[in-house]
Amino acid sequence: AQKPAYELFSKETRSFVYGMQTKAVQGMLDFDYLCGRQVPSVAAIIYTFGGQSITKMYWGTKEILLPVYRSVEEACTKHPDVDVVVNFASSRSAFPSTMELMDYPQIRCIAIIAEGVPERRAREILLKSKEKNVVIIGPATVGGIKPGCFKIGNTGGMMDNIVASKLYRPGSVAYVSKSGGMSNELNNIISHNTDGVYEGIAIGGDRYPGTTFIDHLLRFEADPDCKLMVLLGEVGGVEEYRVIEAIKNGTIKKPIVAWAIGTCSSMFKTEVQFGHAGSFANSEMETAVAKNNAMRNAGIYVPDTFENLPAVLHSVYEELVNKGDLTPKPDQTPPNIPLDYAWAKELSMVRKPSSFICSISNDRGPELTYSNVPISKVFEDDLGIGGVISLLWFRRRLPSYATKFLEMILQLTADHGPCVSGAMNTIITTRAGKDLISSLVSGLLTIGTRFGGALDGAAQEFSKAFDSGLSPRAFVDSCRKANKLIPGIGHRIKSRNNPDLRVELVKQYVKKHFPSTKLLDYALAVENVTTSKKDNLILNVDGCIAICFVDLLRNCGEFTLEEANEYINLGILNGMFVLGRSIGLIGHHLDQKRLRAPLYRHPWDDFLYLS
Ligand code: Q5B
Repeated sequence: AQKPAYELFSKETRSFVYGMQTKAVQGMLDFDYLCGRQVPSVAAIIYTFGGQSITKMYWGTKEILLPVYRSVEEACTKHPDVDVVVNFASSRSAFPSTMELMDYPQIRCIAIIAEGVPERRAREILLKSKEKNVVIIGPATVGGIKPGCFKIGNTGGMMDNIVASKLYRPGSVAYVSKSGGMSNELNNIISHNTDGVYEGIAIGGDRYPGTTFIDHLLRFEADPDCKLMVLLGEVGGVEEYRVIEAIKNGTIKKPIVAWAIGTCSSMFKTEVQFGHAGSFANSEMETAVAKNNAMRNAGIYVPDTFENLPAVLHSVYEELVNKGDLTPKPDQTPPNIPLDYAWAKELSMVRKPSSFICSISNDRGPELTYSNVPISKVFEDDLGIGGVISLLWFRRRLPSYATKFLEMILQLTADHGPCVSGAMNTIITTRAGKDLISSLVSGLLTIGTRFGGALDGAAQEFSKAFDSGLSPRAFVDSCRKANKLIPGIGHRIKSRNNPDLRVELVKQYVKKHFPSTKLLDYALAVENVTTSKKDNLILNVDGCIAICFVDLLRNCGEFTLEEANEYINLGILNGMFVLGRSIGLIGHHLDQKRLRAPLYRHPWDDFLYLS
């Protein structure tokens, strides 16, 4: 059915929101739900930049999907029932987008939210809107609201404000104002002094709004459900005089309560430009005082100050009710709109047990912290990678000889040539054409009890033996009896005659800097026993690092014995080897890539085939 010309919005109105303004869209959908609308007022979002085709929204407590279109044409083709657009395009693109939207005959009303649309462009929009018979609200507006039916974007503010002003159901009073902020004040005043808002429009504060006071007041005049009108004008422009003219020639008959804001401008010695682009009096008649007098003389109800507007409104309303010209609209209890979790949390209204705990870093504040040390301090104090490990792995700052030891481990374990198992795997994986991460991980996965991953076991076994008072020989014998290899002992190529220089460097550093090396001394005594059996059963690099680490944790004064044991049991020592060796494995991957090494196939003659 053809909609009456005075009706911009109804309970069935469907709209597009132009721009990815999901918060505003959610506000519109929450308003719909509050009003008891059956169908959401937003049919789709038009977002010409994104690749997204849908977005998730709430409808009450349920989640719904809203289509997102990249062109006006697609949106209009898919939703021929839409006749309103809430245009959130920026001041730069508000003009072309509005001009394009007006080419689609189904669009009857466009609200332009952007501020700063050039006046020349605004006038072009105005011209085309008259030709195409499109109602433009704005630019530079929050929009408008029709309680029980439709809300433009962010009009009405937060949901608690909308409920407090009873905007979920229609009253009998329609208003038009320039200012969006003041329209919120009007919602409040009207809801407290009458049966509520029937419709409210903020035309925007620019000099060339798409529609003006008279356009909307004429609609309200024609609408039988509107019984009383409120006009909130302001200093600047002559639009109020057009309303006076309409009253004088009998076009407007319904009562109007009005006020022009800016009466204080006469108190200033110079001319005053108020917040809106159009709020500047170019002549005496454009002043708020002159407009208020003129409106009063024309029979409009104009209070003596803005503060008295509620009282005047109330008495005009009461008069209409008493005369039987206005039957107060019934109140109703709106459904509950669930608060968004993030907002409820900000208001300290909800609490939720967290699923995860993090005790090492925090990225929420202005500066990233590692164990409460700001990242800038990490550099200021030159903590180095050893200091960072001490903060993130041990959650404390360790003395500098300790952080240097951590760095020494990383340097010593970074690589041991291409032939060790981990490097071989990385190289073969790289040559199979895999990426850096796959090649690195393939090498890392080789680390285990035999290769590179003997540190944790060595620390545990040697500490246990030492703490229980076993002599080095008794320890070796007990392992042999249990048929267990001692972790940290033995090497494929290194031996007493071909010592591992890495081990020598660790021993030298530790002997020089550590407060105590009791466990290292014990391990060296064990090595004496094992090497007496076989030359290669030396304290290897894994074993030496691990044992010295236990000496450090137990004696540096930063850990209790319990904490020291806990860190060893957590697997921190193998972590050191993994971290260090990652450097070398990445190096091997890059090396093979650089050399353009082809796919590797192992030669047949290197396998003994048993079948
Ligand atoms: N026997 C490392 O074995 C190796 C014994 C032992 C008591 C032991 C072996 C071992 C423990 C794990 C360990 C870390 C597999 C090594 C590293 C990083 C690396 C690597 C690189 C890098 C070597 C010969 C005879 C047998 C055995 C006895 C051997 N180990 N007895 N405790 N631990 N160690 N891994 O040479 O009587 O003849 O039967 O598992 O600490 O991975 O550079 O390559 O930086 O990348 O194959 O340095 O020691 O000796 O197994 O033939 O044994 O010695 O029971 O006795 P081998 P096997 P018997 S560092």
